Amino acid sequence: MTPRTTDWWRHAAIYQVYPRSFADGNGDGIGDLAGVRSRLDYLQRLGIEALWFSPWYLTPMADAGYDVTDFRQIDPRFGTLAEAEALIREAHERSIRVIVDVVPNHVSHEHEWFLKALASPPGSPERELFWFRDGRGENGELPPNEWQSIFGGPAWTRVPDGQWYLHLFAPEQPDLNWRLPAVRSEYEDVLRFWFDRGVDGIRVDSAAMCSKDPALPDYDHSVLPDPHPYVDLDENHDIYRGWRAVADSYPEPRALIGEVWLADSARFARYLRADELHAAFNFEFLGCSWDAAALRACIDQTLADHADVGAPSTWVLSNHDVTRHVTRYGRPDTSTAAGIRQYNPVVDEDLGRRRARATALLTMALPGAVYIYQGEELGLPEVEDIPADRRDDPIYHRTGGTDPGRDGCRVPLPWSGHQEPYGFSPDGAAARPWLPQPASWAHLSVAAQESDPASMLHFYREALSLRAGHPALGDGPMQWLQAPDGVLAFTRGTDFTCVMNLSGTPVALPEHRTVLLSSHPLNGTRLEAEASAWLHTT
Ligand code: TEU
Ligand code: CA
Repeated sequence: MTPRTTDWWRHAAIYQVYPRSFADGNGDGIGDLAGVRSRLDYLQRLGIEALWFSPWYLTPMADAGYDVTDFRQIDPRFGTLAEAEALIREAHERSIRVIVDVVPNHVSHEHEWFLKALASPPGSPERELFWFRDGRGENGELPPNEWQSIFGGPAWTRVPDGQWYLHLFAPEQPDLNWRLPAVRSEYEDVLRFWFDRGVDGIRVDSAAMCSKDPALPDYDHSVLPDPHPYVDLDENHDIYRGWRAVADSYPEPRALIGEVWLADSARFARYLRADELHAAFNFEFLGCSWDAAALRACIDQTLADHADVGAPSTWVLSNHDVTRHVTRYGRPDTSTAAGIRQYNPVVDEDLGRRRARATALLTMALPGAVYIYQGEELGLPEVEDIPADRRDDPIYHRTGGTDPGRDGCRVPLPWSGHQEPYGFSPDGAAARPWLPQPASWAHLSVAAQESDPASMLHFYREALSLRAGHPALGDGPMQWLQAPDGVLAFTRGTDFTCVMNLSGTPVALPEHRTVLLSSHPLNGTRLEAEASAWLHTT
């Protein structure tokens, strides 16, 4: 591994583990920490440098663990705190850092704070921790305002004594009142709890949504309000300045990585100032069309905004909330208008996988850190045909199925074998995987791809190994090269060039000594369409 700066978050290849679907160690059909621990060698061999775990805390699983009952307990489905501490230790023994997911916007409706709030009268300090309000209408029978949940339906739920409480997500996720010092100090203590256990970073869920306008004003939903009453309020920055002070109080660098869904890139960059978050996910890039000009504009905007605040850029193609990009890139319409989550009646998976290989080389060559969602290294597609009664995502159920939700990108990984559970669970497991795996996945399993040198798995391993070993990759400058329409070409350092061909026809490669790696076999010295290549140039 090339010795690099201790600011690991500036250049690392970071792998997202969605614990529920990574590997099941005890045969109950649900992924768990034992399953992850038994596959740390696989992750080390893949060549990733850090693991981000989606929430593993005590939860009733109303929103797949993003509804947290206790941040200091591991959910029994996943294991124990001792197992989490062992996992952190075992990852560190492999020079793999660990990032845990903290959810500040809300807690579970089973969190002790909310249970006490329900048991306390209107106006009590217990209720002040949340957003309880009297309803409108003659008898308070209407919600306090017209805000809608991101998951569909109203953002308010009424409790027996007639008050309503706010939940920007599911009713099982009451929003916290971040105006209260008690909320701020509790979360800063949660950070210390995990930093004290050796965790290297925190992924901050829904980071731009914690603060609300206390007037809870209605707004015209047909236009994006400015200012917005609950997205990207200035008060959010004070929260993260407090978190940054906690992170910086540790001798070893601890990173804060924000989930900041903001289209306004300048306001997005404000979260990355030197006294706030260290990095944030680049969702503009994730949702970008399969188009050279669009990708170049997005890359330039990203680099400019991040340079302004001295933060590292990040590059990500998939996660547990969006349609897997093998499917997105295989749609007839790859425009941003096509959205990052929708039903996909027509998908050319071979085209999608070919484009995913080409884009993997782009993301791993660009300046900054790269995020890999579990199963991306296997070229997994979105699973479309999950029966309604097996779907778990509140988005699907609260939208009556108009939004497919996120189960399709959360199907348990295939490790081996020719049928479900594909080695996800131990042989003879008592239960089937919590989501059904397609009968067509046998060729996508880890075992199947281990024996195929042309597989996505081998390709990711080789790309990550080259990336880790090349001093010019990761953090640092890049230089665009002149290239034909539809082609992106840039250099890193003095001897590395990345070329990506979205032009639809083969193109000649620029001067080079050797081809380090290509996402698709070259046509002589020409780079095929829908392909990328890394070149050693001097
Ligand atoms: O997601 C925040 C969020 O806003 C996303 O739901 C996003 O708006 C949407 O999926 C984009 O299409 C975070 C977590 O990543 C998500 O899994 C949780 O459900 C959500 O917060 C609530 O905690
Ligand atoms: Ca299990």
